[in-house]
Amino acid sequence: MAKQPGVLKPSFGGFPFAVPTPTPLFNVASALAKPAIDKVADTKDSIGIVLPDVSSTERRENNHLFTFPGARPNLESQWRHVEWTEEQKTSLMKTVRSYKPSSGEVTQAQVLLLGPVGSGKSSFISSVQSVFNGRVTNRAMVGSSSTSFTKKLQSFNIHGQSGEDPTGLVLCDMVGLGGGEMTGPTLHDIMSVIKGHAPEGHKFSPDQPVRSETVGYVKRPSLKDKIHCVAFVVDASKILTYPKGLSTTFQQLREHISDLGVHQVALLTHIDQVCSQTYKDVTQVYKSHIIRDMMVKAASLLGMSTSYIIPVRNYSSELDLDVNTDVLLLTAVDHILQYADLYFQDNTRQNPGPKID
Ligand SMILES: Nc1nc2c(ncn2[C@@H]2O[C@H](COP(=O)(O)OP(=O)(O)OP(=O)(O)O)[C@@H](O)[C@H]2O)c(=O)[nH]1
Ligand SMILES: [Mg+2]
Repeated sequence: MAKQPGVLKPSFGGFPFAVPTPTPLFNVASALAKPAIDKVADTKDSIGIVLPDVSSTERRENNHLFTFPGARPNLESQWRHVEWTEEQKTSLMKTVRSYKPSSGEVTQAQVLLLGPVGSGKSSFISSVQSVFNGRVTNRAMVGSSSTSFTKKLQSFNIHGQSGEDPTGLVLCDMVGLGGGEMTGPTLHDIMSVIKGHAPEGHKFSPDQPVRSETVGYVKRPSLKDKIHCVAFVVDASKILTYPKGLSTTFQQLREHISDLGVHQVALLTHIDQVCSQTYKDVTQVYKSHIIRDMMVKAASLLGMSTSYIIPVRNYSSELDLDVNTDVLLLTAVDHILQYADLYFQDNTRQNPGPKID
């Protein structure tokens, strides 16, 4: 990045804090493009992060290498209780469909998905929408590239089959963290989205931060414009290779987001790529030592307790829904809605909560 007066250099230790600063998050695009461990030669990218030297085709074909050897046999019982039944799926769908925010001012909870490039943010939206549609659909466009495939802010009403009312949940997609100097979001832009200033469809660019001159800028956001919960999304197959700076970035984000009174949860995706038993049978998720270890590592990366983290398997290559995958996805949605609702409970008129400008 060309050095400009007053502009801080990209920092691998998190965001430089003279916001608004057109400085994207760390440039780890290529480091993010590969599952955790592989037996290939290493080369260095421009910022010194060690990258495996493999073609993108090879990367795609290596999707299920299960590079975590010496797996211990699974636990006999689940360490979190989940009922893997059609009834449970129906019951969770009913809970989500009937969800109404505990605030008369809004009818839907807006949840922002935030995480590194390729972590599965758009896939989660598509997967949740697929559960409610009754078939696998690619609603939020899913991609695979080293820079973020998603470029703009886009909100998705989660709704049932045509004719049904939308649920009380809106999932908001945006550009991934670490997409490189020209595409990664700045802290300022992320906070503008959460505060409700950024217009729907805003295309993120470090040289064009969200500001009052931005077309569609929301000057005085009301409760309905704001984000009510943030769901961080991290890829289990990359937990061991995410750059160190990502942890600092999450910490800084969490501090700023918490200051606004917005609760945060996390989704651990790609679990099918780290545990062969979970790949074969998703009901093994809470019996797998590997997934439990990955959740502990994700908790440490994010600086949050594992109780906020839900593992999910997104639909990626499947054409048909699977009831167990649906139960896990719906458990995540239920978890998200509980934390989104805390925001409304904290911010009712009687209890205005922290002032958000
Ligand atoms: N096996 C598997 N693949 C997944 C999972 N989630 C996402 N993927 C794949 O990972 C790739 C990236 O997924 P996206 O949903 O586009 O990720 P994203 O976070 O939206 O990425 P950007 O928009 O580029 O920031 C796609 O090829 C998905 O099919 C998962 O749980 N398991
Ligand atoms: Mg995306």
